[in-house]
This record gives sequence, C-alpha cells and structure tokens, in this order.
Amino acid sequence: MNAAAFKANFKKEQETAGFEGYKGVMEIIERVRTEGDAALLSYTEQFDGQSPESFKVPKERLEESYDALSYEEKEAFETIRRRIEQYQLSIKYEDKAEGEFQYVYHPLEKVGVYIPGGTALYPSSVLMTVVPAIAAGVQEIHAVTPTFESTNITFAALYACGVENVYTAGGAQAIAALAYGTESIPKVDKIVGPGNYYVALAKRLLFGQVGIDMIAGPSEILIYVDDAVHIDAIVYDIFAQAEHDANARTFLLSEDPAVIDRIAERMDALMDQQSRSSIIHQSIAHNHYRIVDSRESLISLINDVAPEHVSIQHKDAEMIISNIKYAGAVFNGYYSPEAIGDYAAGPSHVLPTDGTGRFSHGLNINDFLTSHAVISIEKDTYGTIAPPAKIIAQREGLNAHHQSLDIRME
Ligand code: HSO
Ligand code: ZN
Repeated sequence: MNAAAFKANFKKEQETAGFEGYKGVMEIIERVRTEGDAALLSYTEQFDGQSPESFKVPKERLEESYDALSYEEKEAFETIRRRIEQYQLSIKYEDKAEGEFQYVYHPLEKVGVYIPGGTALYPSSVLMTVVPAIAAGVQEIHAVTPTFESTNITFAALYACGVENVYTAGGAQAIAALAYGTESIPKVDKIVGPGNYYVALAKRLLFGQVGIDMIAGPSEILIYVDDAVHIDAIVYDIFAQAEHDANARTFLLSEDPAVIDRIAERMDALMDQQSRSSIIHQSIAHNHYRIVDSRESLISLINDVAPEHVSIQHKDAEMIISNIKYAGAVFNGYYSPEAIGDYAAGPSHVLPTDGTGRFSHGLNINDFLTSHAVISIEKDTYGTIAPPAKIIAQREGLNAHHQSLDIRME
C-alpha cells in the first residue's frame, strides 16, 4: 500500500450521524439552555433510562465507592496520581521574563470534566483529566458521568482525586448543561475529557460559549516493528487498541513482511482467548492495515497523519523518533507499551486523534492556564518604538491613535 492509499484509509470517515446528528444535538443543546434541569432529566430518561432524584452525587456515595476499594487499589490510585502530578508540574510553562514585558498565568476558575460511562467505566480518564487541572491550580472541578450505580470505580477515582462535585448526567445534554448551567449543574469555563460521538458533536457546537480541550475521535495506534520484536507483546498491543471499540484503528508497519505474517498468525491463535474478542474482531477487520515501505516514507507518513499513538519497536528507534514531529504520543521500546501510557506513565492519555495532532497536543497543565501580557514601557524605549508606530497609525487613517502616540513624544 502506498502512502496516499494509507492516508486515505487512515482518514477514513468515522461513524457519522451527518446533518441529522447535528440537528438532533442542536435541539438537545437548545432545550437544556432554555429549560435547564427539566430538559436534562427528560433526556436522561430518554437516553439512559434513568430518573435520578438529584443529579448531584452525595459526597457519601463517593466516599463509599472509595472505601470499597482494596488497599492495593487505593495505593494504585495514589501512586499514579502522584506520578501524573509530577509530570505535569515538570512541564508547566512559566515565562519569567520581566522588565518591559511579562506574561502572567492564572488557572481557570471552573472546569467541567466529562468521564465516559457507557460500555466501560474509565477511572483512568478521571486521573488523566483531573490531576493536570488540579496541578494547574483549578479550584472548582465539576465532573459529569453517565453512571448510575450507587457505588463504582469512577466515583472512587473522583474521590481519590478530591473531586466533590459529581453529577450523574451524560451525553450531549451533560455537555450543554456544563456550557450554560442548569439549576443543579453550574456553568463552567472549559470542558475537557473524552466522550462518544454525540459528546464530541456537542463540544464542537458549543466551542466559544465555553472552552473545549479537543474533539477526540476513535482511538488509533501505528506500530512499527523490526524482525527482533517480541511477537506476542505486539499482538497484545494491537488487541489493547482494538478492544476499545469497533471503530478503534490499529496499523502495523514493518519493512519485513515475514514479521508481519508471524504477528498475524499469533493474532489468530490468541484472539479467541480475549474477553472482548467480538469488539477486537470488528475493529481489526475494518481497520488493520499492513505496509512494507522505506524508513523515509514511514517518517513522512507519521508526520502526515499524526497518529494519536505511535509505537516504535525497532532497533533504529532513536533515529526514527528524533524525526517525528506530529503525533499524540510516541512510545519507545519494549518497556513503553501504549497501555502504560493509558494508566501510569505520566502524560495524559487524552490525546489528539484523526490527524488533529498536526495542530494540537495532548491534554496538559497548560490547557488549564490562561495568560495575558503586561506591557510596561519606559521613556527611552518609547522614544524608539513610538515613531514607527505613528507611521503605521497614519497609514491606517486612525488619527486618534496617532495623537495618542504623538502627545507622549513631547
Ligand atoms: N487508550 C485510550 C485511553 C484508555 N485506555 C483508558 C484504557 N483506559 C485512549 O488514549
Ligand atoms: Zn487504551
């Protein structure tokens, strides 16, 4: 398969509800905006089959969920929480420049976090969204999740991270509630976190009314291997990606056709032992491509399509990785499988998908900070930069601007 065909496959249309989908989501947004909790309740009944007495989860339920964890589970949350926090603090961008110019950073005040809860619960997504927000200094975090069991692992993770404002609402209606505010859910400044197709549509439509982290599509991975790889390890890496959902995309690349055949054989042999084999079957049948090509075309391919995850399991990994410019996250070598990034490496697993890594990056502490410039010019500098400014003001025909500059020249 050549690069163009690969790219076409990679960018293959995602599940789409088209214009009707947009119309439906717009209707949900408008009803939540105008009717608040009443609309949220009616959509929760319609889509989730639930009629909660109150959307806000009482603190005792969060605490009970946490208390129900084993000692090892509590320790796991704490170890990972600390690791994510240390990573985020290490990348926090602070401009120390002082004098004439300065950038001042402030954490966002109110952040909404969407935690999926449909076919699987994602406590790892709690850690990967909430910990960077807290590291940035966000004071108020409001989490929504379509989860109705009285105690569960998502609640436990939220409790472990110290989040007390949790609401049992999901889908486009929960995003609209966070964007506009209802009687029980406050309006926030920014919404982050993964969600299904309708959550993504609502985020797309509401950007501007509220800040949005990114529009994340189905998860994807590109794995590049040489002939020395541990075959079964690669098979499990592929399954780990494919088991997310039927639209997940896995791409296995090598310059060596024999290694691809060996991996394919082991995939067939190990498939039926997988607990989510039917999902894996579907996503691999539709999305698993194999390409044998040169090193140069591999690098330009990666930079062109900017996969969410790139895993380089190859003796020349250092050289290849130093040439990668665009990717959600890059995994280097045997002890860096994608799954360690999902849970515990440190960087957030909320990453740009579907080529959006060409212009965006994985969620991090800076997504929860805003900055503004402070300009403090003294007389000497003013004397050198005001004359050219005056010339441009004159050419723009903005006389008051010219005078505002001119009067200070006297
Ligand atoms: N690989 C997913 C994140 C995840 N995996 C959560 C397991 N739990 C998207 O990057
Ligand atoms: Zn995963």
